[in-house]
Amino acid sequence: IIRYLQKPSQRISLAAITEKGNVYSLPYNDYLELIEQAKNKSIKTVDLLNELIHDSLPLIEQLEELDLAVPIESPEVWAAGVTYHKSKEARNYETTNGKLDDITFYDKVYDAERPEIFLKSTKDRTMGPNEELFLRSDSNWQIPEPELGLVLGCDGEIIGYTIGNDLSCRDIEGENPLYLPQAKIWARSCSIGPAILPADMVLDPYQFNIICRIFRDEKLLFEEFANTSQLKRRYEELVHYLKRDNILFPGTVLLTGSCIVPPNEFTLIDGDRVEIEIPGIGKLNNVVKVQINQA
Ligand code: DO4
Ligand code: MG
Repeated sequence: IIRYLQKPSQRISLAAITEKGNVYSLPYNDYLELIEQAKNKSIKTVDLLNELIHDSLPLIEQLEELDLAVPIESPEVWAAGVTYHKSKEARNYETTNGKLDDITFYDKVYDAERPEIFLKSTKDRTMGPNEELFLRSDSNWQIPEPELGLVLGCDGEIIGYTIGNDLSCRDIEGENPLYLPQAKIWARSCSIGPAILPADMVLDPYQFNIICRIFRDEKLLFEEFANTSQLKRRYEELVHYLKRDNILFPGTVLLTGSCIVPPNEFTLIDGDRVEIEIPGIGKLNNVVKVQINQA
């Protein structure tokens, strides 16, 4: 399910993409309305979608020709951290400058019952597919964090899956873990999309492949693969801690942690293009820019 800008009306419209790549406009304002409708009719999302597109014609445009918007205007994006062994190793490296002899907070949280969960972004800081992300001016070590995103209903039920980029500053977090909010949250430091895959269409959410590619001057500079089977925790466990004593706004996205880390000597620079692919959900594409008008 995507959102795109209709022309010439300039209205944002919800649409379904079929496996054949056809795009069908949907009569709902947003993803939450679609899920609500399926729930009211006590049918699966896929059956509602089949009903809706049965007698209608697809758009003439292909997906690539559409001007995509963020697939859901998520009021808050939260993120879990150190949920993959790869992430634990990377955090240990940045906090100890490679001297990996002591037990760190990251080792402890990887094994603890309580996971690391932090507020990553809010609606106005969260970008959609093909929108620019911003690099921080006071960091020299920035990387994309390709993550599976859980789209949640207000009771914490998983209603869909999307892709997220938890753009991060390794030097700021490595200097002191108390700097985490600054290493994680600034204008345009998060993107989600391009689509949401309805939860009831997914057989096994621990079998998503995640691929991250970074292009510089349109040349492939980095490519790595991972799979959500490598996740240390269960999604329900992460949602349980996010929900505890908290308010959950419908459409909250919870990023489930990064399993791909570029080499330690790598940092993003102005103009790099990050592509995160999860087959079945799509490719989230964003160019990173150094902000003009920095204070
Ligand atoms: O404490 C660090 C955050 C880790 C993180 O964002 C991740 O593992 O994805
Ligand atoms: Mg992360």
